[in-house]
Amino acid sequence: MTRFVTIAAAQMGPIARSESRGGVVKRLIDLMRRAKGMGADVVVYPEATLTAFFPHWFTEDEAEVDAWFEREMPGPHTMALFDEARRLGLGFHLGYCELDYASGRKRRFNTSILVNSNGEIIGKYRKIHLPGHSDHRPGTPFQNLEKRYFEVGDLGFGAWRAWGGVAGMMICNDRRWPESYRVLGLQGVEMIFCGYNTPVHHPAAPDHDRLGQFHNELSMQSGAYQNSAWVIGVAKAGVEEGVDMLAGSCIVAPTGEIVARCTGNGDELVVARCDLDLGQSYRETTFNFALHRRPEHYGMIVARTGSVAP
Ligand code: ING
Repeated sequence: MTRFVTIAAAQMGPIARSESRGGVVKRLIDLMRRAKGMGADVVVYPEATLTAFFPHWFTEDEAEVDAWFEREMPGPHTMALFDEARRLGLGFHLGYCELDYASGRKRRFNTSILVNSNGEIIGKYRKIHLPGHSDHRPGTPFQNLEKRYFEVGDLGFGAWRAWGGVAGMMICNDRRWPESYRVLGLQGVEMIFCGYNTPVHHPAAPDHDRLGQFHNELSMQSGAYQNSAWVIGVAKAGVEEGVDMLAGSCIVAPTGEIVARCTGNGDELVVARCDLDLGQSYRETTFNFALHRRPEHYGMIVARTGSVAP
């Protein structure tokens, strides 16, 4: 019996600094209702999707930084989203900025969660690959201060049984690193949810700009194919507080083919009925890890960089 899950990529257009969380949640709920109407079982939202992407500007004001974070999930503004998901009977992936006190001190993470159709959080991931810089660079058109505002994720790349298969998450810059997909692939993950906030312009390497969408798709298509998994990449897109953000949200099959792609740079849904058994023939042949992978022969500790053997 083939296992199908209908997945909706819910791309978000710009979120103004002044936009309230309540206003954003209304946009998210509208997309969720439309996704339900298109038969979705799960809706995938972008990275840090409750507010403007504040790492694009510098502040030393602790209270101002904390105001971009959620102290609880669901919280007063997001409960409506959980309630609507439960009412509609579908699950969702949500990226948000997490304030955590569980360790006894304040910690800030760039986080994503998986929520089932009962409104229960079944999985959490905290972004590991934090791009950009921690110092203020006034000479650049915008900042990328994720290393300043977030700690490196401490949960690893997890896998959870959900929607008839095995789901995993990564966030934005993680999608550029093959390790992110491989650690999920080694756990048998069949669908990978990834939100992103990707500026079209890369201040540190402007000559890369022309290849922004190509690198976006190349990363996710390669990760999908080499790990026999569906990859759903969902953008916060459009010109947000003066920063033009890459759109191109897409759903990539385990074959590496893009089966659905957003064409605009605003709030937009694309939906695909995903065959979770499509990756099986690759896992059994080309990417049969047990038969073909030989990490013991690679000559280095794969999880860490090491000196090249003499
Ligand atoms: N944004 C960007 C991303 O990885 C970036 C940063 C852009 C890095 C282009 C390298 C090249 O898509 C986030 N939030 O990670």
